[in-house]
Amino acid sequence: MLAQQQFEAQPTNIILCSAPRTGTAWLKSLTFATITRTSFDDSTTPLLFKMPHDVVPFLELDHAHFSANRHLGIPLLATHALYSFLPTSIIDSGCKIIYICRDPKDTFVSMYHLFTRYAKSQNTQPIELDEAFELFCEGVSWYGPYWDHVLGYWNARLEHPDKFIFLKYEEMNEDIVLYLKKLAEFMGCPFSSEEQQKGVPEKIVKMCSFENLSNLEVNKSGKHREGQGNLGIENKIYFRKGKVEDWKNYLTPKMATRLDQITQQKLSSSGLSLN
Ligand code: PAP
Repeated sequence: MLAQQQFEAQPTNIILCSAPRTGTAWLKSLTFATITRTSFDDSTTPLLFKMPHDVVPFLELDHAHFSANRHLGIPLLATHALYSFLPTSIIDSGCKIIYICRDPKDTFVSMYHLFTRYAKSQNTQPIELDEAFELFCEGVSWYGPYWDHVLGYWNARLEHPDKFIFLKYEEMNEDIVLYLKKLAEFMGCPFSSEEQQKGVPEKIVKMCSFENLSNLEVNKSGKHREGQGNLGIENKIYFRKGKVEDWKNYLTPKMATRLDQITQQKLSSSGLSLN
């Protein structure tokens, strides 16, 4: 509500939108490294000493930091909010929107682990997987039912096709260099042929890889939003496995079928598939 009331988007802003646990930190690091590549390289980038959520602030959580972020001339902002909850100035001023989504099964497993780790860090009892799964299927989830989140952006993209890019975590995993080039073009800073010859996109991909980021000291032992009450979290909690289909290690075939059926039902007639 605070962001809805106070946030005045600039037409140049690029908004990274996602439901939780669908690849936001990865998208933040890739877009940040791409946009700042003329100021920094892989030995000087702030990603070496700040976690991805600290280089691209969240609209609804880090509101206080916006002016600092804009001051640096970085147009990126992120949000987990539903499309229908976005501050109207984002739509009215024609900001570009990058949305990332992920197979609901992996999204659920990733979210479950985040909550479990967070509960342990707060010395509270984590919820059981079965119970969390039931709630997720019923749409009781962080930032609302997952399918509503994805469909909100999917449908909005049809109304503003030139302002939207819609990504899937799984597809990015298959050919991340290709998607990074698409992202750079969409953001208005395509890689020149000289940059491509020098392997700049590949260097950014390597810098932002799960293996690299999760092994940086800041992401192993640093803290995010320290001193901000229960928003303070250890950075390592955000990095788990970064794999596709890790759900197979946690969900029974019956659970997987159930979630797939719900997804197919919710997305039927949308033309979108998530599994
Ligand atoms: P958040 O915004 O709610 O913090 P988000 O970044 O959207 O989460 O997604 C976290 C997932 O992305 C985690 O997936 P997992 O639990 O299945 O492992 C996290 O490990 C993964 N992730 C984080 N950084 C990267 C990266 N650089 N490349 C690929 N996946 C990543």
